[in-house]
Amino acid sequence: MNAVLNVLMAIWEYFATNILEQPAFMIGFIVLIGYVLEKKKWYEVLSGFLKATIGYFILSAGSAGLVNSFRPILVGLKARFHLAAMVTDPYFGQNAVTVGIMKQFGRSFADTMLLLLLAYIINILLVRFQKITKMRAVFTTGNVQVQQAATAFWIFLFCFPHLGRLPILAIMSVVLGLYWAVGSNLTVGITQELTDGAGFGIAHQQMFGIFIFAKWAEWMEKRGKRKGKKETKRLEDIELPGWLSIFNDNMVSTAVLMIFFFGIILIILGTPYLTKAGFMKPGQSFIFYILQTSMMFAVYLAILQLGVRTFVNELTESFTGISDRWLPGSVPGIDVAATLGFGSPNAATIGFMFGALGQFLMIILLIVFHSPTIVIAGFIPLFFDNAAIGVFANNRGGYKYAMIAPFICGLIQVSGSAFIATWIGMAQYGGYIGMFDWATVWPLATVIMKYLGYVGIAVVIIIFLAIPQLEYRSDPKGYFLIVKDYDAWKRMHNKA
Ligand code: ASC
Repeated sequence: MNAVLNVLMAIWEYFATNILEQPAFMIGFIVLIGYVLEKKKWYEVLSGFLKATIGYFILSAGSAGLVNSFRPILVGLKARFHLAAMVTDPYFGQNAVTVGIMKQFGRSFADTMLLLLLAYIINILLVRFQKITKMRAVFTTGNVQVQQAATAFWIFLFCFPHLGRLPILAIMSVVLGLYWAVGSNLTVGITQELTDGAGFGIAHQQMFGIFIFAKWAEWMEKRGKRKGKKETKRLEDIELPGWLSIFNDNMVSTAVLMIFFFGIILIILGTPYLTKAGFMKPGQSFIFYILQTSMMFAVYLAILQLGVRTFVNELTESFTGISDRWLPGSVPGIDVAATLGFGSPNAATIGFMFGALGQFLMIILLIVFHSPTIVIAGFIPLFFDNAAIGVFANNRGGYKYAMIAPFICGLIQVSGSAFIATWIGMAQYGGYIGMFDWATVWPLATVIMKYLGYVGIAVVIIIFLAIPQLEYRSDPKGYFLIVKDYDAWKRMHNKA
């Protein structure tokens, strides 16, 4: 019996490490299976698999390029000014858990694979029984799930320090599995509208944030119109006149904005530091270094968007194969970066800039008010949360909200992260995940569980279960139609 279990676990670990934690292959195999189920010819199946996998790898190359070039620059502020500060970044957060959890709780977390397995089963069952649960999306971004599992493990140990290995694993699988299914489901409708029915939802770390800000922007805009205000244009509908017209081009506007943004940061860091830390070669011109660094931002953004264009069509076409047979009325949840290939490309850049303003303002406030934890703005929450919120807020409310929403998000990301990481004792290990949901939804869940104990777990589960029900009630006829037949949904809501 044990031997059989061990073999099964080994197979699962192979699958999880090589496919689940490599979303490119995960998406590739989803496309492959979808096309097989649709009885496509073998060479069409092969070509679909390759295009989807390569496209997703291109997307990852773009996002890794952004992260690897710009994270060190922001983290440089910490080294340059010798700050004892916590960096908000999912990888720094994961590292803080690995290093700190032994010292803090005398435990280590080796059950990641098992947790992923259980959480997937829960996620798929919740979607399979969607008549009851009203959940429509399956998480496919295993790399992000691993980071979240690490942070959640810390949170659960903080709330229930005496629970043993298996009870913790059981609770985490249920609560995390619900967070994934419910969060991703929240993004389904607005992502369908943003992408004109591309057939995916978001499986990442700011799903509640995107939903809240998208709905808020829409609501504000509608309220303004009722009061007789002029319509707020979307960024893509604005034609700037005269010399400003250069900003109509996404690459130009990105480069210009980044020259200001990174120019200021690089000047603050200064050439002596940049040379010593290996960013600049000795003798390199500072001006050209700033120019190149800023332009690389536009380069990676363009790569990222090319990746999205490469795989999205394959995914849209093939997933009907899976949803027709196995998971009716469902979509895959994928990396938030995929949404940056839709709507206004400038909205991503604008969202990033205004998110940064919000984050920097809150960091100054933390310093002024002598917060026990000072935050260094990590690049991943700064960019991916705020760029996506910018894109959605612009899509649903217009350009004003592409500025205001990320600004507010930035304030919340820093204050929420500083609060939770200080409280649960993670801050001293130098990092916290920092993404919007982990600065809002999870701190709230932590408060509920810490003060209500086991009752708190039930409360959190009930709240998660209730969310898709409420969503369903707001549009019972369109709720499943929007994934099954987007064009029919549009006709029904007169949006065709
Ligand atoms: C994350 C994380 C990444 C990025 C990437 C964005 O949260 O861990 O590597 O965002 O998924 O494309």
